[in-house]
Amino acid sequence: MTTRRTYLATIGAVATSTGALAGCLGGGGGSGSSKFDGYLSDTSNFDGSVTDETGSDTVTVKVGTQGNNGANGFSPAAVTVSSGTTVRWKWTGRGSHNVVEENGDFRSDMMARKGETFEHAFDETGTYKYYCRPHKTLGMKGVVVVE
Ligand SMILES: [Cu+2]
Repeated sequence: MTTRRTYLATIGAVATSTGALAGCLGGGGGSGSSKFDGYLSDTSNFDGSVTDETGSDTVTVKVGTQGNNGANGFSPAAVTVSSGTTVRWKWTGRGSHNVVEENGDFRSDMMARKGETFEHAFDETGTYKYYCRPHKTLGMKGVVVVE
């Protein structure tokens, strides 16, 4: 009886050395900078997370939220939607901004007043990158992923 108990106590020591490697897998940027070919790597309000709004008919993205050296953020900066979804950009009233898709798929006017909106219906799947013309160099950019 006593020999079995001794055996169980000794195997515990073997398991300790494998845990150290796990910490290296996260990558250097630490904030999702490699996502979307690095398109949002200088977007300060993008933390690497892509908001899942699949299944919603209409999704709102705020324009002029805190970030990028002022009220120069799109929130959420990155969002996943289902095909057929209408995305409605809604201005916060802080700063003058617009919404410009990189490939010219859509482009809003410059707007500043709180509550103003711009809408685009996404019928085709793909990854749509867009920016605010005056604040692009500060990092005011966003991505809509359409599944
Ligand atoms: Cu802007």
